[in-house]
Amino acid sequence: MEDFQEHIFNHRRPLLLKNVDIGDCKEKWTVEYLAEVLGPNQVKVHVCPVGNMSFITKNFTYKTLEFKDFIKRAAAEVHSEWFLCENESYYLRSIGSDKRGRDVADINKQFPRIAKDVRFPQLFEDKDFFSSVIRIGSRGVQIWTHYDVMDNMLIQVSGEKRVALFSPEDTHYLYLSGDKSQVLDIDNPDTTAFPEFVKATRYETLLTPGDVLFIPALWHHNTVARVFGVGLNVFWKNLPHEMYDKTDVYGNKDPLPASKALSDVNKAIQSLNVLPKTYRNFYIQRAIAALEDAKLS
Ligand SMILES: O=C(O)CCC(=O)C(=O)O
Repeated sequence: MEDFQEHIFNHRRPLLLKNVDIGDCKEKWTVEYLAEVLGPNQVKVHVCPVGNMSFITKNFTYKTLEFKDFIKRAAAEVHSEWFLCENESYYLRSIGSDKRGRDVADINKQFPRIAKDVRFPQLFEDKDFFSSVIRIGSRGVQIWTHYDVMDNMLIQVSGEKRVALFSPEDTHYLYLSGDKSQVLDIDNPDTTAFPEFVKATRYETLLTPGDVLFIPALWHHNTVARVFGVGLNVFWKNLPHEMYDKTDVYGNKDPLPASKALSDVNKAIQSLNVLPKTYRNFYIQRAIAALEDAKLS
């Protein structure tokens, strides 16, 4: 933890840890084992006709399945039973137990029978723990580029996953809509709609079983499952706890001071909108200069 704090955490850079002792899950968590142990648990999963899932175009639907049916379908390429098409993709991002969605995912609470199979590196203090999220996806599932507001360790248990990362410093090249990038195809970006995207520096790695990737808060990430796989991620609070939105269950609501600032910017835009164009543009430039001056080097 000391090395991590000094060399990584304080610099806000990602870190890939290889061949970590992540516990028995690496050997134990086969499709058959998980289907047997978690069989009748109901899970709400994303189902999509293609692998590239988009929260912006909402090209997927949510379905509730028994865990054993979900995992068998997710591991198969072609399905005998399906919702949208016979080669649809499946993705589980585990959630809390509360039906109204008011609590966070915690493997100890939703999946106690398998929780003890996982060990992860102690990169943070227990008091800062936020959530532990199971992630299981079909081959080819791609999760849209987004940022989270908490520090994150993404643990690969089985399968292989490509992860692309973009620094918070390149945020203006990513065409965000809220916490998500509008650039859906990062490999063949629409350069007419998103001409600046090519200026974003992309960092990439391939996670294999036993790898743990530290994704610092605000680092944009996009994942593609090369094959069917099981993973888990742990979010923890790296800011003073009172800065986080208490209603956040996904770790992606902007910290309270930041969301107030963004709402103040919107109010500023509305105030400027009543002015004639030349005035509006002049004061926008002054506001931008003030914000630029406020940036810390
Ligand atoms: O690994 C995945 O499927 C997505 C991971 C992710 O988005 C996250 O850890 O925030």
